[in-house]
Amino acid sequence: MTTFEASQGRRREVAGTHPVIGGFHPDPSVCRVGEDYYLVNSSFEYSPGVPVWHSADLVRWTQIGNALTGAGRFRAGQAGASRGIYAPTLRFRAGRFWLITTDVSSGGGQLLTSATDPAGPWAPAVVIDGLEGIDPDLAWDDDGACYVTYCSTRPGMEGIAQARVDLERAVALEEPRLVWRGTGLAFPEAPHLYRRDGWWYLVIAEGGTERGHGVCVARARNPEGPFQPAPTNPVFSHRSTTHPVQNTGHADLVETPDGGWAAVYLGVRPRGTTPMFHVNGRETFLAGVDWIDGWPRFDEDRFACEIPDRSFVDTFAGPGLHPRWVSPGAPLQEFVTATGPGVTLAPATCPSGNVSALMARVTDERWRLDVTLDTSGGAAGVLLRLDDQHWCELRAADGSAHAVLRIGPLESRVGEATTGLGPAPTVRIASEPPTHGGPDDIALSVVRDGRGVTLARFDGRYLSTEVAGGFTGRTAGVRALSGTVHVGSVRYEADDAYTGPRP
Ligand code: 6LW
Repeated sequence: MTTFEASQGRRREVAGTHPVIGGFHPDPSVCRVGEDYYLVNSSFEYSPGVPVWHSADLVRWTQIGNALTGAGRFRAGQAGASRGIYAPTLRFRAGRFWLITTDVSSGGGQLLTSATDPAGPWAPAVVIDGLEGIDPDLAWDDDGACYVTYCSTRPGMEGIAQARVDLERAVALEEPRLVWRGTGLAFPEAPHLYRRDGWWYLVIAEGGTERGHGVCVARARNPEGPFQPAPTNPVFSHRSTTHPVQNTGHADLVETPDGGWAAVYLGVRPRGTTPMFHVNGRETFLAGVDWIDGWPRFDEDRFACEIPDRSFVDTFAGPGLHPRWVSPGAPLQEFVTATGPGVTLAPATCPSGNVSALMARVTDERWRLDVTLDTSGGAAGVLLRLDDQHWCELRAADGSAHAVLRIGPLESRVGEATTGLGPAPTVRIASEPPTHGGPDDIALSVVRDGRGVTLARFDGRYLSTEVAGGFTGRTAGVRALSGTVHVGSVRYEADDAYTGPRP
């Protein structure tokens, strides 16, 4: 679609400096079925949970659904910021996709679901008890025994642990055993176990998910170990480099149909002055993998790709909502009515206290979001959220609008437009070039005669992970503050794919 007026021709980049799935899509897990690849991400407090993606080439991905839709033991709207659903693993076996993850807000245990079609429906989620920790992996040995290998948080058993499980009954078949403590870096986590060439490779993340993040590997002849670490550990990291993509780690490997290998991993794109700020959370990147002397080596230049144009216009023509839409609070079905065209929103609350809003992950470094509203039945808020303590909102009602900014405990009214908006305004939030050394400026505007009139502008660092902490990135969207609000359309224009001056 058309992007900003001032944008120019497309540019080419490689996957190593640009995500293959932009925006808050961390902890990628990938599997291949024939010529098709499927990938999932963690989703924290947002529901529906665990976005599911399809690709034919590992480079271009389309979201086909969300795996945790609220059935069974997954309860949406319960989790505070950066709690809820942590790293998942997706695997395919005997005609069925298996997905295992952790809901850290529901008292431990590993959450399991399955589907024959990864677009859904997914079975109601069940819990495997007795495996206290996060980041569960699934692997099967030649006899069909299924191993869950995970990051144990059990006191006295911290490290990478493992137990055989019965997936059909969702039970552990033995007490978990510690299989590796990692190489000695912080937080050995995110294990994945693979069979290759007579070895079992245990790939993990270490160093923490910040600038020290990396990928380490060990191998054994038996899936239960004993595991011997690679002499080249960490086999992949951008720590202490000036690479534009930082925090790289948490990899999952996949074999391609030609016998080659690739890895998806998470990384961030920090911008601005020191310590630099990343705002879109941890994103999904892609590298080739070579096996050198029996150990994996990452090749970030393997997959040259054109940066995708992630712009969209959603007029909610239905049927159903696009899978991009999520809520950090009450589940969407509790406050969104698809009236088609457009949607009607009502206010909603939930146990976590998080805002209930129709939100989409922001996927690009420079972008703008226009929301066309009908506020004749209530008051609307168009918001950009990092978490419940770091957000901004443009509130529109009765023909006027004002902007609110929340940074930690400080909440302030930062701009007004008092007249002439009418009952059907278009309001805009945009990421613009930084004026204070931050990653960007955020501008909140109302659109009059097709032009944005800015009510408030502030340094985007206040909606960054370096300021807010946590595991998530920015999401943008709309909610009803009172009464009912009709949303005619949401237009997201992304500029990452283009070169040239930006407006
Ligand atoms: C995840 C852990 C991690 O469970 O961050 O980067 C945690 N790695 O493996 C939350 O995504």
